[in-house]
Amino acid sequence: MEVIKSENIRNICITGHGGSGKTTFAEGILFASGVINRFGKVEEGNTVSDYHKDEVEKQLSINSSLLNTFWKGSDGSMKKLNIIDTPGFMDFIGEVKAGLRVSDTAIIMVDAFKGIEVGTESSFMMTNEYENNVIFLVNKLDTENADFDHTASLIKDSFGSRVAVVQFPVNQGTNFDAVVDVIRMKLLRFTNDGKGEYTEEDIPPALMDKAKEYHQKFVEVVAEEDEELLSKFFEEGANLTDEEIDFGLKKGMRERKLFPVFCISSGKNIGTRDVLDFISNYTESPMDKPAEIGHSPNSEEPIEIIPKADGEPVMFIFKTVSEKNIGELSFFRVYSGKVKAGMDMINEANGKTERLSQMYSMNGKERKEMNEVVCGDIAAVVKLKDSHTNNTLSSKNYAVVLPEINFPKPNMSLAIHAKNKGDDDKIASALHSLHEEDPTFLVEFNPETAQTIISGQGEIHLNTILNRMKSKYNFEVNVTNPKIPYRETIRSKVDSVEYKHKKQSGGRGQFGHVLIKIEPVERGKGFEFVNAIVGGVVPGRFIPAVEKGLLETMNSGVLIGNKVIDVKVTLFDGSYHNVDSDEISFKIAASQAFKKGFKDANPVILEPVYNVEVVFPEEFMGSVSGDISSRRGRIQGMDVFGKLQKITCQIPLSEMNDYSTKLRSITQGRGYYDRNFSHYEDVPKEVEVKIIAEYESQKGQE
Ligand SMILES: Nc1nc2c(ncn2[C@@H]2O[C@H](COP(=O)(O)OP(=O)(O)OP(=O)(O)O)[C@@H](O)[C@H]2O)c(=O)[nH]1
Ligand SMILES: [Mg+2]
Repeated sequence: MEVIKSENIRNICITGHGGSGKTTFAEGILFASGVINRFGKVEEGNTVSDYHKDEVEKQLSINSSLLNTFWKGSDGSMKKLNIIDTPGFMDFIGEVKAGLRVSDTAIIMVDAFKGIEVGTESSFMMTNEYENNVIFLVNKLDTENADFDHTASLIKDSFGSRVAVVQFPVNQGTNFDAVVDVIRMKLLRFTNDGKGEYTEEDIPPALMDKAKEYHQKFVEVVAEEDEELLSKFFEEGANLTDEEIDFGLKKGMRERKLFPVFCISSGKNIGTRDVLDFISNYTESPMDKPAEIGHSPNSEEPIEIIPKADGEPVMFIFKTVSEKNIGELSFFRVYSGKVKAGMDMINEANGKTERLSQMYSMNGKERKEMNEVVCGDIAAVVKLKDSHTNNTLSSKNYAVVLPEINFPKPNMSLAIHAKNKGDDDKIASALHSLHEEDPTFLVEFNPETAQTIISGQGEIHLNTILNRMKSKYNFEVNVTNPKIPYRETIRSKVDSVEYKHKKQSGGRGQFGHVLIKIEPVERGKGFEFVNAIVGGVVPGRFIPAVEKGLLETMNSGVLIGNKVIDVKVTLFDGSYHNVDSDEISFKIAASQAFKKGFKDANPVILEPVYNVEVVFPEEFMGSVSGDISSRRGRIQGMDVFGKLQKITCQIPLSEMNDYSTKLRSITQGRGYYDRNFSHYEDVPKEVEVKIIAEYESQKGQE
């Protein structure tokens, strides 16, 4: 097998709004380059990329897939293209981040009719984070309402003046079959058989003016990349040579200043080959990239990890999948040196040694064994024991940690219960595997509410995970909204409350008698106990039992079964019986006295309140702020960032269950939010009545 050279690798991540045609484009690439001989369709569930059961059923991408193929560059060398096809739906944004993290170039797919959508904006924003080169593809130019000029101008409006149109369509709409390449000034005519082959023709006179205009604009943008080119072009009025254009174009892309725009129909595979030519000739190889800035496992001191083909081996795991017949597959990119089957690597996150067994190049679910993976290449390895997404594995001579993928925080949670009680443990282990596969899916046990809480990016994300749980592990579960960790406290004091616990039933009886004072203390003080007994009216040996009785009652709550906080109890009087008194009797007496006193001390329910920041396009101001008010939210501030509005507010946790879904629906998917716990606060009386009634009715049912 021919050894791949690092400089001939191109790592491409396809991103963009849901349904813009990414998977179809990826399929077209494989078809055009001869990897497959049938052009699969998303609707027919037979594409290489969308091979998971849930993807076939829903006809959209849920997971990112790794594909690879070869394409000849104009210098005659074969380039290996690693292509990561990502899902466009916002709930699966973690997959996109992981894909961009290990790719050098991002393709952002734009629908020629729908224009800039939320997924277009978020894709571009993420490429900022991972410093990818960016290419825009205006897709679906074969559809009736396609409008290239308008779409290109929207791309410019949104992403800056250095957006450079390098092609425009001929016959856009249902007869779309050709584009004018304004770099080379040629017309490319494509075959209509799905293979996407093209022939070059001269630009017809009718299109010449438009071609010249676009060419001129393109050269202007390129010239701006370099002082020398700029003065040659603008001051001397001279045209740029092909070499100068190549130079400016590559420099602009590398520095993320110039973003070329292409015309395609991925459905008809028109334009695909031309884009592949461009990728092979103009985009960066892993060897052209600047060093990654990592650090050593024990310090934050930055270390430059330079892409060197003969360097010490370093690899980074960006994705983990568990497949039925082979177990865990870890997807990785090599950032230095090369890795070989049988090699020992150290996982710098836990210091453990991992032996690399079989490694594969991937095309969806198809695997082809590889003996070595060179610097810059992307592949998968099976059966790592203790390594997960975001781990760096490096040779023992070179302990480094690469920067992690910054996965988004969850914004929706559910409580999950096994339908069959005996399944609890197995479910916990299944949930753990699901988290390994998808780091944006989190699981934790809340000891206070005794619930297992799953969290993710939204309703669709959590539903997808639950379906996977059922199909893969065959577990039936119920989900509910998570319990709110309310608190109970008092607002006034009760100077004296008495309880006498006395039981006479043949033999030895029970006797405990206490008088206590209950008063509120400052928020955060918790529980304070004062023993003010004089003269041994309650003997010293029973005092710990009194305190224990109080504590247990505080923990299990008085009004609605939630923790009582910030109360001081003084035990000041009582009595005992020589024979019948014991610890349990005093515990009961203390507990009952507390319950009685608590109810008389103006008790209140406290609820957790969160600081929330909501960011959304300004046109949705009315509905977003109205919705916040309807959730008992208090707006505290508003800021403007360009066309975006930010509201800072406080909202009680109990009002936020469906917030992520609602915010998306009222902002057409373009709003997002972040929240952090702020403080506990009194629940308004009318809400308190409801909470108590709900608690009582549940208790009645149990
Ligand atoms: N007419 C036409 N339809 C297209 C084209 N490209 C994709 N489609 C259709 O658009 C729909 C979505 O295509 P996909 O390839 O699944 O889009 P995607 O971007 O991968 O979607 P997600 O993975 O859900 O984000 C499918 O029905 C495709 O057949 C195109 O160029 N022309
Ligand atoms: Mg897709």
